[in-house]
Formats: sequence, structure tokens, C-alpha cells
Amino acid sequence: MAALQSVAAKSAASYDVVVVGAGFAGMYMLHKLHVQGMTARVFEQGSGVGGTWYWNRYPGARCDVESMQYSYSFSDELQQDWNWSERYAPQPEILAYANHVADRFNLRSDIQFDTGVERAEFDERANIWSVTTSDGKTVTAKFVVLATGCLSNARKPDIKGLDAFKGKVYHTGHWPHEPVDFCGQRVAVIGTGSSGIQAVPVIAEQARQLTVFQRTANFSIPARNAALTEEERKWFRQNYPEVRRFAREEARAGIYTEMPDRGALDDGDNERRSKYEARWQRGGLTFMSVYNNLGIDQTANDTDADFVREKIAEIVKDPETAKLLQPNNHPIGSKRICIDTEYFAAFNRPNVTLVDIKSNPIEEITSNAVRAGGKDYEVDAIVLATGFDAMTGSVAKIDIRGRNGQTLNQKWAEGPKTYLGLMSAGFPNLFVITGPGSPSVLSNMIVSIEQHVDWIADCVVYMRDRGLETMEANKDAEDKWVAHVNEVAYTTLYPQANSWYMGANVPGKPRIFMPYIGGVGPYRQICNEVAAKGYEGFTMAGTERARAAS
Ligand code: NA7
Repeated sequence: MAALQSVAAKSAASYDVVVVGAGFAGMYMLHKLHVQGMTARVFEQGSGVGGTWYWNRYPGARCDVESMQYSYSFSDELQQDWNWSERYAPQPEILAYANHVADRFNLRSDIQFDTGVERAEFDERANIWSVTTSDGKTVTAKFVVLATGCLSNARKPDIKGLDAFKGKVYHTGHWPHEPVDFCGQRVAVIGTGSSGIQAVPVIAEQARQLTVFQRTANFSIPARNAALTEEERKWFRQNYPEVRRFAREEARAGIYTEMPDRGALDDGDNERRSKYEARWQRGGLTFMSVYNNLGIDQTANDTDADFVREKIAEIVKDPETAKLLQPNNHPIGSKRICIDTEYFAAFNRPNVTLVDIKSNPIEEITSNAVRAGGKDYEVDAIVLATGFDAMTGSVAKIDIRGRNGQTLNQKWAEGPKTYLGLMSAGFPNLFVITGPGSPSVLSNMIVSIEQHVDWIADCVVYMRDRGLETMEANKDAEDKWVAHVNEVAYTTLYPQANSWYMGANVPGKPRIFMPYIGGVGPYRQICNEVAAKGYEGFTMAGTERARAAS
């Protein structure tokens, strides 16, 4: 590799690495590059760090992974110092944590805020990327790392008349920075995924009237959120080495929890019910790990789904509303399970109404109402909790051109193709953090982010040490990986749901199961083995020369 620039060359518009995005992935990537003495520039379209947690400021927004585990592990001092206040951190606290990390590790001076990356083009003669930003400037870099986030491209639905609505329209994924007060207002929430489910109970407390427009009922488990005690924090702090090791190496989803050793049908009805009840009382995402076959065996899954449907019927007083809220068109867990605080109970309030838009679709939005099934629901404000163009949406917004001028959008027209979710053939020195083809959104994101950043950072140092110019995924390795990702997905119940994992929430998006379902532990092992074999499946230009020299 033409000598990587020294830190002294920092002010030049040429860097070892350009990182796109200053969320948790981009921030840790920058920190690693600092440690390795590389020059880097991070471009971030928001005015601050935090990524998802910068944009998703809607009422009730909080993480669905427990705070003590949804946090960086790379610095023991950091994890010993930071005081999470609740079992599930609310958005403002996660954003404060992101800001603390940016300050503590001196990241800000290398982040350019309010700047989107619009184009990245690989120059095959010079082996260099040219990156053009929204301020009209172009910088060059040896490597580009896309830390663009999986749920960062908020999707506004194509509903007739939406732009003509006279009241305020909000999207949960693009919430205003100033406080939004719904007191005394009639509010519509469209969408009942994780964001809608978190927002509804909070908005219900403020609004005069809340109308929830539901297309698909979702499974949701009580979060049982509570203040963390000093004793709980202390337990984690003392046990972090094992908690983090387990999350990285053994867990499927990057979360420290029990690993079930039996299937749902191995227990009798009473035993099974009491286990579900215990997990329901405990609350949280690990509800799905009561048994080891809930994600793969339909009959086993039905026992779990039936339990949750019964719970919904117990909580919701009006039988008709309860029936509508009971999910019945996908296996439990085949869409990311939601966790909530009093979501179903919110429908017992006199000011909350559920409208089923599966059987009575929204026809249009008028200047003052949402019209569905021929009826006008007059509202003052509309909250779109309609999700994201997930996993690929933010990458697709950048005009990325690799070898022979091919764009990444052309290459991914029929679905994303990557080797290990890290690189795509034909796009040398371009890495994706938690990209499609890696465990990503099926895991505790911070565990997956740290694994990818460490792997990429090691790889860049490997190349620097050997004087290597380019690294690129081999087409055959990529094809095999894409086939493997699909094959594993189809051994599970996941593909049965019309989920954003499949791209099914975006009209016209190819239906491909995007994340790798093999589990973070096995996936990490695969990545480590690939690296140990001299980056098997990748071509590094100059490999032979470098090997001969060593
Ligand atoms: P999701 O999970 O994609 O949920 C979006 C919701 O919006 C879902 O209920 C959709 O119904 C609904 N939706 C989407 N488009 C429309 C239109 N056009 N009309 C009516 N309803 C619509 O996004 P979230 O933000 O809630 O959560 C994303 C992830 O963030 C979540 O999984 C966690 O990991 C955190 P549908 O199901 O498509 O029928």
C-alpha cells in the first residue's frame, strides 16, 4: 500500500479512512483508527453523534436490549464508570452516553456534522476512493467504511393526501428536537411496530383522543422496566468479563441469557405454561429463549404464540379490540418481537381507539382527517410509526461506484450481495459495518458493531504492515456466502413473516432475507477463521509479493 498517511497529514483532504456515520459503529471505528495512528474523517448528516439515538426521539423511545448489555465493552473504565439508570435506557440517556463517549475518547474533532455523503467513487488506477459530500467538497481515502446504520432511513408511506394535511405530521424515526406536546389534541398513530408500540401508551396519556391505525398486529412482551439498583449494576460490573465473553462467543443474539436445552414439546402443557408465565413476568426479549425450537418448529411456536394471544385477551377489556390486537399472520419472533410498557392496557383507556386498516385500508388523508373504510377520523396531528427502509436504505442513498463504474445499487438491484456482510465483490476497500449478510439486526447491535469494527481495524493494519494496496471480496466466496445466508434463514420460521428483515415493508424492494441468522458466536468464529487463513475468500493485491517477502 502506498504509505498510509501519518497523523501529521491530518489537515489534508486525504485520509486513510473515510467513515460514513457517527452512530455507535462510526464512533467506535474512529476510536480504533485513532489508536492505530491512522487518519480518518467521519461524515455525519445529523448535528450530533448517536445515529439511531439521535433521530429516534419519539415519546417512549427506549432500547429493547438491557442497558447493562447495550453498551460498549471495549473500555473497561467506561463500563465501570457509566451509571445506567433503568433496566432499559430511555433514548435521552443513550444519547447522553453517546455524547459522553465522543468527549471521553476525543472523537469530535474528526467528525464533520451536518454533512451527508452523496457519492463515493473508486479510482482503479490510483486505488483510491473519492468521496463527495453534501457541502460540495470531495476528499480522498484509501478505505471507506459505511457505518450508516440499519434503521436510519425513515420511510414515509405513500398515502394519498398526506402532504395536504393541515396539522403536524411526525415520523418516529425523524422526531423534532424541540419537545412535542400532544396535550388536548386528537392524534393519529399509523403503524404498530416497535416504535408505535412504545409511543402509544405515552401519547395516550397526553392526547385528548388517540386513534391507532393498525395494519398488522404484533407480538409484544412486557418490558418490566424499572430503575436499576446499585446492587444490579454492581453485579454486572463484577461479572462483565464473563457477560461480555458469553455475549460475543456463545450467544446467538449477543445477549447474556440462559441457553435452553429443550424444546417446547418436551414439556407437558402445565410445565410449559408455567415457564412461559415466568418469562412473561420477567419480561423482555429473552421471552423467545424459553425453549430451543421456538424459531424453527411451527407447532412449538404455536404454543408460545397462543400464550401471548391469551395474555392480550386477558389485558384488553373490549373483546373486539382484543381480537384485533392478537397477531395471527406470522409466527411469534419471526418479526422482531416488541417489548412494551402498558401497550395493550392503553386500549382500555376511554381516549384510545383502534382502527383495523387491514380490512378497511386508509384511503386518503384529508386536510383534517385520516379516511379509512369510508370513515373520517378527524385529527390534529399524525404520527407515522411506519418504519425504515432497513439495512440497505441508507447505503442505497449514496451513489457508490466500484470497479468498471458499476454502482452498488446496480449490483444489489435483486437484493444485497456481500461476503460475510462486510464487503461486496467489485468494491475494493469498502467495508460495511453490520451490513446485510451479517447477524446485525438479529443481535445486540453493539456486540455486532464491536466485532465488525475490530475485524476491519485488524484487517487494515494487516494490509498496512504488509504494504498491501487493495482488498476485495471474491465473487465465488460471496456467492457461497449469500447462498449460505439464505439456506440458514429457510431452516427457520423467519421468512414466513412479511418483515423488514425480508425487505417486505418497502414496495418494490426485493424479498431477500437480509441478516445472517446463524448466531453471533458462530459468525464471529467464521470471521476469525477467515482472517487467520490470510483473509480467505478475499483478494489482497500484492498478496504474493508480501508473502514472499515475509
Ligand atoms: P416497523 O417494525 O417496520 O413497523 C412499522 C409499522 O408501520 C408496521 O406496523 C407496519 O405495518 C406499519 N406501516 C408501514 N407502512 C404502512 C402504511 N403505508 N400504512 C399503514 N401502516 C403502515 O418499524 P418500527 O419503527 O416500529 O421498528 C423498527 C425497528 O426498530 C424494530 O424492529 C426494533 O428493532 C427497533 P405492517 O406490519 O407492514 O403491516
